[in-house]
Amino acid sequence: MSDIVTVKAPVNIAVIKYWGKRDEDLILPLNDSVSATLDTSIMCAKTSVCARPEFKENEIWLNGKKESFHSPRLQNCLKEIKSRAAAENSVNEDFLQWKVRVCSENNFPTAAGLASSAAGYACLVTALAKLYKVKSDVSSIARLGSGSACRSVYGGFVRWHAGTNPDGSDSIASQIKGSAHWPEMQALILVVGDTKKKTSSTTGMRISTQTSELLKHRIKYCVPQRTDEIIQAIKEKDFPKFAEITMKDSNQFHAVCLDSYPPFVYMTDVSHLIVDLIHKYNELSGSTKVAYTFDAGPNACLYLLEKDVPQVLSLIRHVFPSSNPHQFVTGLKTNEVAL
Ligand code: 2P0
Repeated sequence: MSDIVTVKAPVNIAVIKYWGKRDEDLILPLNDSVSATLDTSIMCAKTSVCARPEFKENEIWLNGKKESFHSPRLQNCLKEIKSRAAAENSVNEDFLQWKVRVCSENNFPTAAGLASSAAGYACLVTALAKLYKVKSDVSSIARLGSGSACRSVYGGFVRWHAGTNPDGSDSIASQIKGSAHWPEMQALILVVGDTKKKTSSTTGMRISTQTSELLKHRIKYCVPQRTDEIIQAIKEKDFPKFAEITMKDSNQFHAVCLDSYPPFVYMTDVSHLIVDLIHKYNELSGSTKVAYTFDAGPNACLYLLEKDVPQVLSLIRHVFPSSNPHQFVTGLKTNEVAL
């Protein structure tokens, strides 16, 4: 019988967006991406796993509801962890044959649709790695669950290298700088809407890859330079540069969605109001103090420095009186909790 292993994993919010795959089965991206990992005080996934000889089937519960274990992504993650364990000789043969039970939950309303698959798969794979005593980097296995999940395996500022190998062996995440490097950096999440998105990320990426000319231009001419520049801005703690690239990349990603055929939109009128508000605030401040970024949904993530949080929070509460922004510190990797 195995112990029950429980871990938490954080959400990450990209500043250089991942959009488009070169291999849908292996979840290999068309471009490098960069993100910050948020702390787990408000938003994280928590997963418990155990393996026992008496279990007849692999089983999984998500947010209290039993789900099918037959998803190819789930199966791939378990298969890869086991083959890594076999290669590392970390557990005995019998243990590898036992079936597993997985219980996973998010501590954030899933309806808000914020990067729950990234935290969820990072958590699952980290828990399984601990169960099977796998010591090597597991970001490429988390990637098999959901592309962006590979970035949640590390704290701080993280780069997912697109890689060039057809088998995906070099499509892994690495840490640019750890959580202690830029402790003043904060994130505010503004939940704009909780309706389920009409176009899933997977479907949207497929349509964009097949039809968007702008996506081709972005991958060839914009992302490589932006990636280098934002990494330098992170290393030098150059907030205005970091913010400008973050906002431009978010805008370009949403422009790619509109350039796709048929087009799809994730941002709403309220999202665009937030964009206008941040640009006006930065202009009146005389320097770029806040960056916005939007993922495949209407909710905003604002990056800003700690000293500017009170003023920005009061501005948001003034413009959106009923709002209750969620505040995070960036860059903390959750410690694994073994029960
Ligand atoms: C990102 N997004 O870099 C980008 C920005 C959404 C917009 O990664 O198909 O859920 O599971 O690999 O990881 C969302 O895509 O998609 C995403 P799959 P995933 O964070």
